[in-house]
Parts: sequence; structure tokens; C-alpha cells
Amino acid sequence: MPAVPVVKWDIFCSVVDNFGDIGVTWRLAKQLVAEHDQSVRLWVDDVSAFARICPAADAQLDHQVQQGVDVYAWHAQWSAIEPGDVVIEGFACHLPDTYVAAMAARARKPLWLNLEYLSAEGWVAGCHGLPSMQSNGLQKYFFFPGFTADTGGLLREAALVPERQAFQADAAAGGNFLRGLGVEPIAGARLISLFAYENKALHSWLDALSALPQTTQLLVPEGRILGDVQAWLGDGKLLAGDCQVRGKLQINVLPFLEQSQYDRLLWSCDFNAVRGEDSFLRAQWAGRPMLWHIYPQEEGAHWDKLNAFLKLYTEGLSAPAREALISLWRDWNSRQSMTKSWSFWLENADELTIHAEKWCLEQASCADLAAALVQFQQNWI
Ligand code: TRH
Repeated sequence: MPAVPVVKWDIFCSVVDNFGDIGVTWRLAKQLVAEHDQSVRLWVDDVSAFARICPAADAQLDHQVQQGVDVYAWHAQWSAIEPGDVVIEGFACHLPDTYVAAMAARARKPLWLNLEYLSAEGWVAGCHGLPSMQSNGLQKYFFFPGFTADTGGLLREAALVPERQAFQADAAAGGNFLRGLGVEPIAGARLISLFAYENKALHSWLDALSALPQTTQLLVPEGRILGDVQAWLGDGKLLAGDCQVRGKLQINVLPFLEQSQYDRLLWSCDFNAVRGEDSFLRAQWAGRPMLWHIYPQEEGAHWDKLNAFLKLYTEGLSAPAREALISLWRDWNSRQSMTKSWSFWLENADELTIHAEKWCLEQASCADLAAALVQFQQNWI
């Protein structure tokens, strides 16, 4: 049987802000190599952002191999290279003009894809996979991740959910993991992880947590929300390793974690506050209830996205549980007091916890995004 030729992928990532762009493209690159034996070059214009989520990386290098992926610094001054067979521009980033010209000049034209942002909005399915003719005669296809079978699916490694379930079924695993981070878990406490943009609603939530009868242990990796935590504590600059107690609330500050460690943090917690795109998805794979701080867009465009997700996610919930979840998410995202909505959420915590696992398993029964991309490429040739 003739050997299947290796498909070469070029994935381009422009780090607009934070870690979502690199978080998603790096995850995809790793998975294409590990599970589909593809040859992948990841071009990133901010290698230091990459090195934050992959600490084994060297932010100074122009080229390095990490987990089988060739990671290149994408410089403004582009050197000519032979384009791959599949070219992915992450989140509509602008490819170097000379690279696009080289794509058009290739005898066998590459498959050109724009990997879009994740959204649950209804129009996504209609646009997924559509081609758009470019001025140089190449077609560019829009590839939309999504929550329904008529979209490109969600990034999920093949072993992710079973691995996560085994971790959670092991009574010692979460505690051991946290101890490895220097955090002693408090027996009987509700464990919450917090990753969010700056948010004025945080103060009311921390007030509520500190006044509850049950202890809460809040785990906060270093990041933008730390300023609000600091202001609430009123006790100087917080650093990784710090621990502060107010009433029934203990706050532990963690270092920013490597991506797979961050997964384990989500798996260890009873509730996860997440943001952006990638952490939002990883919290769903954690099978635990969550609170999403959506990336705020101009003129409130993010509300349609948030509401579309809420509509899908809350299907099958009782009316009170649905309302509790929606109130909490809306208060958080509109920076309103969380006092009432958190207490309402707690009343429905059991149902929402069962629901989180159910949602995860439903979503995990669909094809994942990397597999869908490989399939798309095979159907295209
Ligand atoms: O960082 P984000 O806010 O990213 C983005 C960007 O703003 C981007 O421009 C926007 O388009 C997108 O949101 C919607 O949040 P996100 O997407 O959750 O990415 C964070 C990444 O960082 C994710 O891969 C998880 C990872 N991470 C770690 O690896 N370690 C950590 O300790 C934490 C807290 C996160």
C-alpha cells in the first residue's frame, strides 16, 4: 500500500491580547501532531505569550520544537518560505502578503482556512465551511467552531474527558495536585477557581462568599482580576503563593499555570469562573458548573453571543435552576451585585452540578474540531 503523504500545516497566530489566540492555536497544533500525525508549523507574533502557557518554551528563540510542533516567531519582516498544504489563519489574522503570493504561486494550491471565534449563535452553522473567492484566485474557507453537529465542533483531545473523569474519581488526586502547587485544600470547603477580566462585581461576590456558613477556598491564578481581589482585601500587592482569609473565605494566589496544569485546576474545583474562549471551553470539559466572563466587545456585541450560549446550555434545566444560572451570568457580565444571584445559584447548585457533567458528555459525543479539520482537508482534495 502506498504511504499516505504527510500533510503540512501552517497555523498563524497573532496575539491580539491575553492568551486566547495562542491558547487555541497552540492546542490545535499539538493535537494535529499528537492525534493525526500531521506536520505542523505554528507562527506566532508574540513568542513570550506562548512561553507563558508553555513554560518549556524559550521566548527568545525564532524556531523551536515543542511537543512535536515547529514553533516559529512570526516577524513583521517576513522571509520567503514554501507554504504548507493547509494554511490556517487564526481568528482572521492578516497573513504576510508575500506568503499569500507564494500560496497562489504553488502548483498545488493550499487549502486556506480562517479559523473563527467560538460562538453558539444560530448563524454560525450557515456560514461554517463557506468559501470566499480572494483577489488572487484562491478560495478561503471559513471554519467555525461550534456546539452543534453542523459546525466545526469544539477543540477536545481524544483522551481529555476520560482522563478528567479518572482524575475526579480519584479522591486523592485533586488534593495532591493542589499541594503540588503549594496550596493545602481545606476539608469541606467549596473550591472555586477564578480567571476573569477586571470586574467590579467581584467585591459583592467576595462579600457574599466571606459571609456564608460554608467555607470557600478561592484559587486565583495571577492575572488581570488580581487587582480587584487586592482592592477588596485592602492589603497591598498580591503575589503567587499568598494566602489571605476574610470571614469564611480563604483566597490563595497561584502562579499562572501551564495549560495542562490549568485543566487540572479546573477539574479539582467545584466551580470555575472562566473567561474568553479557551478557558470557557476547558471549564465545560471539566464537567463542573462555571461562570463565564465573556470578552467584552464594543457596543455590547458580546451579549448576543452570551445569550445564544445560555439558551443552548440551559436546555433541560428546571425553571429555577435556569433562572439562577442566567441571573448569575448576567450580573457578572454587567458588573452588577452578585449578592442575590449567588445565593439563588447556591439553592440550585446540586442540579447545576449534575447538569454540567451532562452537558460535557453531550458535547463530547460530537466530532472534535481537530478531527473535523482533518476531515475537511481530506474531503477537499
Ligand atoms: O486570555 P483570554 O481572555 O483570551 C482571549 C483573548 O482576549 C482573545 O483576544 C479573545 O479573542 C478571546 O479571549 C475570546 O481567555 P482564554 O480564551 O480563556 O485564554 C486563556 C488561555 O490561557 C487558555 O488557553 C487557558 C490558559 N491559561 C493557562 O494556561 N494557565 C492559567 O493559569 C490560566 C489562568 C489560563
